[in-house]
Amino acid sequence: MSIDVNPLSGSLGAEIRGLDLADVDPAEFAAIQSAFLEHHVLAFRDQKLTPEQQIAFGRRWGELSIHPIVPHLDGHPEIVPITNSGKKRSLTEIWHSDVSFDPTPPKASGLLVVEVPPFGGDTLFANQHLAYDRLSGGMKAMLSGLRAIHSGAGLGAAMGKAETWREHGQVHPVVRTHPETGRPALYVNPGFTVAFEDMTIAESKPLLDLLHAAGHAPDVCYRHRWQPGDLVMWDNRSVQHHAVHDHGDAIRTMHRITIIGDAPR
Ligand SMILES: O=C(O)CCC(=O)C(=O)O
Repeated sequence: MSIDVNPLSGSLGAEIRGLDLADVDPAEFAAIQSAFLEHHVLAFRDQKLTPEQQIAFGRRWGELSIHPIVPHLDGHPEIVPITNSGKKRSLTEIWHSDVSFDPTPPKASGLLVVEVPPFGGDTLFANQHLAYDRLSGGMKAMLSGLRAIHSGAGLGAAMGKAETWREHGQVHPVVRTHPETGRPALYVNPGFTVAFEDMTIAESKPLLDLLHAAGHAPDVCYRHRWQPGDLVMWDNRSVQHHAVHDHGDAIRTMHRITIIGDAPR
């Protein structure tokens, strides 16, 4: 069974039209999985999914996670509603890989449009395989074996749950190997990575800044402009993302599901 997959940029992202995600057969699902590993971000257009159908589609990818800090949709712990709480209170307007402070961060996440603003509110995605590939041999050698500390303390504090910070921290390799494709990817992000292991925050900052610049270079990015009916799935093992809060007070509501992953290696 072939599905229609059209790349959305030269770096990552592809669009899939003509599928109803509430009714995908096993061959179509296998084709979706293979497009996901190739393009890292998939935008499915024209979906009309209920929360139950979004959860059922998510379960085909693996076990769904319940976010450790952010509140969930009433009656549906698997869904995190992302709403416009104002630019100053936006938690997602920063490059990050979802819940990277967890011992087993999510393999994938999926955002379903509930309501898009009349303009703006795009999401940026960045391909961390390409970012790694473009580093020099010397830098790659230096990063090999290096590990970094990821913390959810900032997110906890922003959610008024600062007391939980001790539970939400983890050390991960700076370069992880994708468990399904074997490709190396940079795995540090400004949202949650605070320092390298056995180094101070001040000592870590210059190299972290350099890696973040490499990780978000314009030519490793794709900018998704949301349309009604979009469901976008991304691979947290190879991609970082960043919401763009340029839509003022306009309503922008998404429903996120998150699929449990494995420990980065
Ligand atoms: O709302 C967005 O565009 C991105 C949401 C996000 O960053 C997240 O769910 O982690």
